[in-house]
Amino acid sequence: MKITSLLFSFLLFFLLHSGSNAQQPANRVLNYLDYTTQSKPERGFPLFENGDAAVLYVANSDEAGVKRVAKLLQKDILKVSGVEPRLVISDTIPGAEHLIIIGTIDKSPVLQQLAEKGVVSVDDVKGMWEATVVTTVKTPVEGVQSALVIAGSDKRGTIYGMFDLSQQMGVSPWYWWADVPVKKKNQLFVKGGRYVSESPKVKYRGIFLNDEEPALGNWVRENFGDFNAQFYDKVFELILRMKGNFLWPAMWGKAFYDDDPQNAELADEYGVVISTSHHEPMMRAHVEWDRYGEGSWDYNRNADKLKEFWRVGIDRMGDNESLVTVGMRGDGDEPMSTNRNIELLSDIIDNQRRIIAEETEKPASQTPQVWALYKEVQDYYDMGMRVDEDITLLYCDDNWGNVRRMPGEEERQRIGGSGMYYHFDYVGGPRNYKWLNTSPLPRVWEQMKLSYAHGIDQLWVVNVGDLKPMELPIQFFLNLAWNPDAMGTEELDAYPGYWAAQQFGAEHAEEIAHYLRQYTKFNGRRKPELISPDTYSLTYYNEFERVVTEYDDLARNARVLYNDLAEEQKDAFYQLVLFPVEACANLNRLYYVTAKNRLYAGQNRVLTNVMADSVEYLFQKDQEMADYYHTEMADGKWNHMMSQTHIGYTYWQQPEQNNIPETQRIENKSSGELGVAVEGSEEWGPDVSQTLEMPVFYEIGKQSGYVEVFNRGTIPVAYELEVSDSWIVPESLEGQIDTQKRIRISVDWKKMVPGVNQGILTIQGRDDSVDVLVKARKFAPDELQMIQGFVETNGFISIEAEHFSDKNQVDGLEWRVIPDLGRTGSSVTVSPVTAESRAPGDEMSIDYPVHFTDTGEVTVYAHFAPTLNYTGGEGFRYAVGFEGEEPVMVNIHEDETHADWQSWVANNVNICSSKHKINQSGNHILKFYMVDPGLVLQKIVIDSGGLKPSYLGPEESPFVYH
Ligand code: REL
Repeated sequence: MKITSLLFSFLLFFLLHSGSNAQQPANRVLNYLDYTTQSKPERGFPLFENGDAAVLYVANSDEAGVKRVAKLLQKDILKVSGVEPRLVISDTIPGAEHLIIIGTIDKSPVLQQLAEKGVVSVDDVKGMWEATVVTTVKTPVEGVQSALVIAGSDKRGTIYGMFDLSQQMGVSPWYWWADVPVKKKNQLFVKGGRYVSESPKVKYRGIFLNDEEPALGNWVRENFGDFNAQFYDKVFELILRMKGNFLWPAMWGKAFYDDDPQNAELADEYGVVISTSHHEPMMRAHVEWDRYGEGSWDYNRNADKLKEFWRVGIDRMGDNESLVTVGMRGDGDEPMSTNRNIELLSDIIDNQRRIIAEETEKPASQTPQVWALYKEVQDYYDMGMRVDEDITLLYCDDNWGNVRRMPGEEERQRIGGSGMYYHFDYVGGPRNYKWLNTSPLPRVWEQMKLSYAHGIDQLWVVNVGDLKPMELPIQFFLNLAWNPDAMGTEELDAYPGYWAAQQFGAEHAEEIAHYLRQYTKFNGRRKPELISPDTYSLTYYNEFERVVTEYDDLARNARVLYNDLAEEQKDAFYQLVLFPVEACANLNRLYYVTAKNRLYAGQNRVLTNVMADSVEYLFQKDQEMADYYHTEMADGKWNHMMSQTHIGYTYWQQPEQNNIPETQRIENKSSGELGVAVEGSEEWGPDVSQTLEMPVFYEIGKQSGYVEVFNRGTIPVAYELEVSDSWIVPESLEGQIDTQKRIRISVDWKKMVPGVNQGILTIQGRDDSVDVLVKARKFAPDELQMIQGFVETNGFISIEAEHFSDKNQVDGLEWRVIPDLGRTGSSVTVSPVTAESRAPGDEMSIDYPVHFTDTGEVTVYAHFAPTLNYTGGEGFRYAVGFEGEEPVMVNIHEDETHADWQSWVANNVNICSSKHKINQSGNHILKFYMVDPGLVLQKIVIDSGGLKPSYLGPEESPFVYH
């Protein structure tokens, strides 16, 4: 028999459940081809060696965007090799020993000739959307010894082909946007062969720059003057380097087309598809109505002026590759009215399409359009409103990363298909989240894979706020969008490591991946804007202390690594890793210390004012970190980027400036007075109404607890400890307290009898004494022998969902662990997510062995990710029961209210419960049954009478196996 620690049981179950976690190749995870090598291959093509680089060639007749990006590739090769290759843009192919022929199949005569002669074959990608073929050829034409051909099926296919090479050479998409240094190489070759990148699975993949004041806005104005083409040049390049193709431009007081006419021209040249956000129809920024609109934004009263206004948008768009938003919301991202007037909205869309047809002089169906089912607009759809089937239906999340509705069979047949609008940043209730990255990748993966499995593959667009500091999730989102099928749980798990390696090299990648995973997990379970002194429990399960310690450890270790890194990596590491980790660790500590200050003030602890001082210090430190980011890091390149307020929210909207949490100060007595508190109790002495009581000790599990003795004045107090029974073992028997200290208490099992042992620990001060009741539950040897599973202690059992002992599944269905998805551990879900619902039965269940020391009624709390009722049916159900018991069915969306939703997203969990009866103490199996797919189970907590309030639930219970 073994009693396992949390870590051990984790490892055990990990081995049991994770199967082989074979590492995926980096290029598969980060979505680029893999054909370069640093060692000279037998048959291959030298990109650069011996201070010489192959010549780049683009036909004059090729797309302007291709020529532009060829210049970027030229610079990238210079960055890596130190040699600037010659770039020839001409009608004729230049003579060169080694030539890189770059071309779009139907725009490059050279490519066409080579294809006709059978020197290169492009047939398999020709006419495809954004595909690329890369191949090496010997003497393709006279005067060229060898060539590397990068051929695109269309403009973006060619551009992606070039940026693909850049990534392989070691130029991160973030080389400029996050100062990721480029590692020099003295030679690089292409392995001989033919490499194909097929069309992406999702047609339009992009980002929305939004909520961009004050951070991005001030940074842009300081560096570019305005949101003009110089700024967007950087944005377009970044999007294309990650193989995205779509943008909703910034719109807080900004108008992409109107602010700088070159914005749209440049986008079109690059091949970035422009649209306007969900509530800005017809290619016009909402702010343009303020600038040029006449009358009210009200179609009932002002239709003619609105139509005129929209006509300008379509006319101005011209032939630029665009996705036209149709529909209408009220003025400034509000509902149009309280009722859902379907007739009116249908009329609006009909008229918009008429304008599109007239202005483009072709049927409306030939201009790609999108109708966003955002917030109340989804009601129109649910109430039966339908639009022409060439219009893409843009489904939306709830602004908090939980998808609201999936297309049904009928929608999946539509020509325009469907898209998803997702959020990494939001302004709105229950609270803005705009400061740092709070989106753990596993949830993004799970929700977007779910969307894809339901046929959402026309458009994926994500709100990225100021763009920085969302670097990691942005790239993940775009990589995932390229081919969701290629990103399974293994790739998901491997992603942070490969991403870290791309930015910082392989040496520290796994360590950095750990920081990335952890900080996003911590921020995901409670967004920084929502943390308060009351979020985590100060009293129970040492919760607040554990949260803060975990974060502090992360910050300390990340700082150590920062100090070790090469000088040129520090800026990138600071902005991508260290700043979010340190700033959030600091923020958590700030609220923790505030909570302590308030607790201490009520107890007159001498450290009360010290806590208040700490709050001031940490508040100041928050500003200092932002100052460093703004003025010192990367020589001040990112000034303003971290200026989003984040401390002192009182309602959903942000505070004007950060406000320090309120603290209390006390008049410290010039005496010495003893105070005593114990772990896991709100009570304290000596003014206590009942005896203080520590959590019960169990032979299995945590083997020590503490009492905290504190001074309520400034003169040191001496104290002594006495025990009623020799099995109570304090770490010391006397001492003196200046301020406060924790005294560790353990027990000696050998001196106890089986059953519950009780004793008293007395803390004796000069004038006062405090009694603490100590209980210890010793198992009889035969009882200890038979214990199996998670053991009930202190009236509860807590289990991480991934730690089931057994799974039963039917053909075609699988219980799947999603690594790291959850507030504390990983999650379990059923795959495929599109499976049919089923009646609960043993054949589709997972088992959790548990051990109860007592009998009686218990409540089983199941913690789920806040998945919404995206089918629009009766809600999602699961069932749970102990072996032999009729499963109890629970609907996680039962009687859902707006307040429920607010608490699910704020707490990032939906906790459901069911009641059960334990008639016999001892071992049992808790069975969790599938009913509906789509649920993401994170944790199970069984309350057998002792569960205390906390945010995350207790740490996992001790586990015993034989
Ligand atoms: O996050 C959203 O989708 C909305 O809040 C925004 O689209 C909206 O434009 C808001 O920034 C202001 O109008």
